[in-house]
Amino acid sequence: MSFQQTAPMLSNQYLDDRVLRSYLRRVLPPPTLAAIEGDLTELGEFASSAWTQARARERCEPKLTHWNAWGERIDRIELTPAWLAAQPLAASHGLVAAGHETTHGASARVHQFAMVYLFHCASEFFTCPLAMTDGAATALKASGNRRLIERALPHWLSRDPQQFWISGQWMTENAGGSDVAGTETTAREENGRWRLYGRKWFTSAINANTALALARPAGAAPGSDSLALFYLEPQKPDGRWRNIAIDRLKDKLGTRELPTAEIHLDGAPAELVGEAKHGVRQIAPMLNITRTWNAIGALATMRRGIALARDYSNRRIVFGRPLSEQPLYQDALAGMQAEFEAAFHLTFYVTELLGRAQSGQTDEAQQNLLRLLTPLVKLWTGKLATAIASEACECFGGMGYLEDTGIPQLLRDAQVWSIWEGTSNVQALDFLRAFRGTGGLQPLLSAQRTILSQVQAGELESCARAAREAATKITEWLQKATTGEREHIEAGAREVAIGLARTFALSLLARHAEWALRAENDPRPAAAARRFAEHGLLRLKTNGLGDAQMLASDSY
Ligand code: MFK
Repeated sequence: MSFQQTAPMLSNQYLDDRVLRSYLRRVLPPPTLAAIEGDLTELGEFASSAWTQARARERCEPKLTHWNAWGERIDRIELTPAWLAAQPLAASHGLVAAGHETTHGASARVHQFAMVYLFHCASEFFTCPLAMTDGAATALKASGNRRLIERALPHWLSRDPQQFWISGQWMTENAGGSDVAGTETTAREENGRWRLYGRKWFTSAINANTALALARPAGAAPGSDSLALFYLEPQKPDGRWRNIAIDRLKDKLGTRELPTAEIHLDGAPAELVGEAKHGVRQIAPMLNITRTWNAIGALATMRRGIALARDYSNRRIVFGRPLSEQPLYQDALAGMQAEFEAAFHLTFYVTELLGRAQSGQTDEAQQNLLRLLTPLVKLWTGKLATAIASEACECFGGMGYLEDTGIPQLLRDAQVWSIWEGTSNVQALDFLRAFRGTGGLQPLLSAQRTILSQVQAGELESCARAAREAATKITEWLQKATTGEREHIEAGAREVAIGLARTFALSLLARHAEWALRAENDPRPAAAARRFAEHGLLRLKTNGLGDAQMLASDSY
């Protein structure tokens, strides 16, 4: 008999998701949950069938054709079938619109991001342009530019597939990625119209109908403050580019279905979004939205890896019994699950805050809390997704290393979460920017106190204690570091940020666990909280900078 293994399968990814469903039951008013469950069930079904279909066909990638047969430069991009299907699907489910609609009040963002979480893996990173569209809508609303709001928002927030537009975000250049002060693209006002000249080095979803771009008005001073924010519609209605050349599509480790391009702007017409300066400040609302999408996408990656590994564990027999009955395999899955559950509660808490903030239901402390938590959640979930995706590959043994199982793609795709939208170090520095600008840790510490005051069960006592102790240690570390040199606090910022994210996540997980024990008689979230606490919350540096400088410059 030939040797054969059974491939992992996914059932409906909403109905099968204990963590999401329990969370939604706690935070949503019952009529809201009843109103959105149909959408969630459909997207859960789409997620499982897309996994099966993707295994049955060759993987597709977008294709760029520079010239037509007659020698005309066309720069035509052919999208993958999944991308062609995703745009109407995203529109009709309102994956961008739902976050801006008032139907479900302050729950709008929880509703939207629950859908995005279910949609992400099946979308083949179509969530990237959706994130940028959501971010662009948020930035444009904040700008108050009536003309552009009336022009773009009805498309970006449309549920009609014929009307729905997606947007790009053109920031990164050869000389300026994390440090946008290096931006070399120039904006010139010619005959009463702005035109952009320069090269953008990474433009995700180059097929987008619109883009927001940073450029330096001609003659403006160097540095980032003099950059201005522009709105573009890169293609004419017939598909020809408006003074833009697509040099090539990037050859990337993952996200290969996403058309990421290098482009040249040779007088591309653009409109100023606000003043002809302070462009970074104007695009910042967009960054905070896309970073939240990033955390949701990272979470979806973790959940997918765990769901596949768990399903496989019931199919694969080794040493005479299924993997699911092997203590060490159980332990590996439990570790992944605990980390995922903590990350889940932190990420969705940020979406709750966002929904409350945009519907005017937050005070200043809560707005500051949202500002602090956004880089923290982006940073930590980005790193965790790669770790869990790597562990998930290992759960399949050699099969997890074979391309045509679809498993390695999870790991290659996961690597993007900690890079784009600002690397982990950029997030750590952004956390410091927020920490210095929003009254330190107070908003976070007082929110944590309120959350932990709701944790009473004996089973969770050790978790609440661990979270309180970690918060005290971080506060002490920061107090000490802020009295020292600026570089010391920077060198330790990543560990502080991850420690804070983990500490706050444990508090949220413990609160949910308390509720689940009482309301659902479910001991699993409490088990997840205890396991997560056992993994440890902090790795604060004590001999920071000196040792780091020695080791970083090490050479023979
Ligand atoms: C599911 C898929 C999701 C994701 C899809 C995304 C696909 C897109 C692919 C990309 O990767 S696009 C490129 C992403 N690039 C970045 O994220 C840039 C990374 N670098 C940073 O984030 C830097 O921190 C930053 C460029 C913002 C630093 O700029 P500056 O000008 O050196 O910073 P500065 O001077 O500290 O801040 C300028 C202003 O912006 C200040 O306000 P004021 O002018 O009022 O003082 C800051 O407070 C404000 N600001 C900066 N970051 C902010 C912010 N405000 C709110 N939130 C923030 N995060």
